[in-house]
Amino acid sequence: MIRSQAALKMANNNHNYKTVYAFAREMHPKTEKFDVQYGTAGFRAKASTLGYVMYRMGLLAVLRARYKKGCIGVMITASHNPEPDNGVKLIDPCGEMLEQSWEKWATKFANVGDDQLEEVINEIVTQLNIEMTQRVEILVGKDTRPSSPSLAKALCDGILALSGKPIDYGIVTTPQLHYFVYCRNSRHEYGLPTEEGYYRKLCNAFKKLRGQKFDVGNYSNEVFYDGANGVGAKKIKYFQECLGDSLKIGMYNDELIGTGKLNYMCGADYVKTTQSFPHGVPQEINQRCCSVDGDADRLMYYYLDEDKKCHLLDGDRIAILIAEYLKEVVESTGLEVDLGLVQTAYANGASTKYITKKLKVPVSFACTGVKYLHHQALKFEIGVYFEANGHGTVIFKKEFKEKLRSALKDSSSDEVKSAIEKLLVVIDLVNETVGDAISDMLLVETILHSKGWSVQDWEGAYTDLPNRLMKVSVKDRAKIQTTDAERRCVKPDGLQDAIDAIVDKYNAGRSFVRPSGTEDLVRVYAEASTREEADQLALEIALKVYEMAGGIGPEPTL
Ligand code: G16
Repeated sequence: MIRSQAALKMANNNHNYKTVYAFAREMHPKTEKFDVQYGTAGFRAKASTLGYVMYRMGLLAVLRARYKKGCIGVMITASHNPEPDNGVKLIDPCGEMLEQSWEKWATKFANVGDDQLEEVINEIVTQLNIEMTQRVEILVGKDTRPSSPSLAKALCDGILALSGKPIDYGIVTTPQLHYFVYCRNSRHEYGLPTEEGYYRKLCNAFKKLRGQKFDVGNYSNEVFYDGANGVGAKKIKYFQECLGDSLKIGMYNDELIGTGKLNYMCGADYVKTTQSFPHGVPQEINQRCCSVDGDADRLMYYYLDEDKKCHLLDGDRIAILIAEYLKEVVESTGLEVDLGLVQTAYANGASTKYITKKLKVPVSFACTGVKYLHHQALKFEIGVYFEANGHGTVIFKKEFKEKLRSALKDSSSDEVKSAIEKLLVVIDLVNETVGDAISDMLLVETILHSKGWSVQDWEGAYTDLPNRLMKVSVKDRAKIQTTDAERRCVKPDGLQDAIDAIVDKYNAGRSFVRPSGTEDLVRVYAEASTREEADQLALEIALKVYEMAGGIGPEPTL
């Protein structure tokens, strides 16, 4: 018969992890032969294969919390992936993604046999000198996938097995859970670690910045919102209640859990990758619309013109809008600030040119994955980071916030004081822990409102180079290796030379390939001076990858 929780507790107190692996073998045995890897955003796979991985992440979460001497979070989600997939990622004490040096432990925990679990636990405890008597809290959240509750049970079994205390937040967006973790560890300095506290903080800041005049210049006070039939569709309703008339949100794509419609032909990833209008949102000409993804950490804006052409305003545009606005607000405070922007190889060439040449804001490049961008953005006093897919946020250094507060006390100018006060409210509107689609949406709406801009005014700043994303299935995507923030491919031999030769034939051509960290495939990005050229370039590169990197299934087509 399986071990009871009481037996586990006693075993733990005696540092006897045999019971833990026996429990694992009986309740959550390792069912898969293949190895999994902690990738761009944790583990992602078919939900039916993830039970034992969850149990083991529960164990690891307790170890991590004891090591960091604080509470940590575990989110069950596969974000933009289709509904049969699920996944898990760990959240560190300041609400950031799991520190990279621990990813190898996560991978090891997930892949060892049941009978080696005890050994691995002993190894990490000894190597990192982890004090095992602390009672630690692990905050658990999940998205709306039907597989999430049973996976959460496996996760909590793992937490309890090492005598941790799971605190179940139920269905929440990924950025909400990041926020709760940081609130708890900052002893509520960052906010209250409750849903109510989160809505209040963001909505109060939004309403303060908006004032009493809702329609200004070309800005109209209504946005259409596509919830991707996921958790973002549920949570936006609380926002709408809290925001009242200050922002009218037309809410779409809110299908019930288990209808299989999560991210299906809607949501931020669909809009970005297909560059088309999502299903389920009314096709009103020139109406400002936005989509979030399955766990509401990505945001994409768009509208349909008179010819029903879909115009995208993606993460690059959002980043630029925010950076330009922050630059102006900071200038009005009279303070010097080190403001920088972080992008990935997916950033449109035209956006990078605009930021560096026109805005004169420094740009640095990071590998795909917000964890990498976040890390680089920490170098600036104000670090804006966004992936083109709409995942990103702004981080304000602690010292910068202190500088603002002391300038507020010391300044004798009312103008400066009110500029600083405004900036402090803007900071409250941002979820600094991680990309948060809803907080980002409220910030975009605030900026457009303050400028009196329509979505077309926003788009007018520069013209994107036409671009195309493609996916190629290969036998083993690990055979593709990259360097230089994923802009060059080093393996397989000869592939980069072949890419260079193809790119050379196109005007303003640029292309790169990289293995996805969340799906079992290789991604291809291409841009060129015309739509036809961008499409053709992407196709040529995709076919080359298929040929040289072990393509499987049908050949890529447009
Ligand atoms: C995750 C990461 C993002 C990344 C995306 C795609 O997003 O958090 O930073 O851009 O995966 O990654 P890849 O191209 O490696 O599959 P999400 O929204 O799915 O959590």
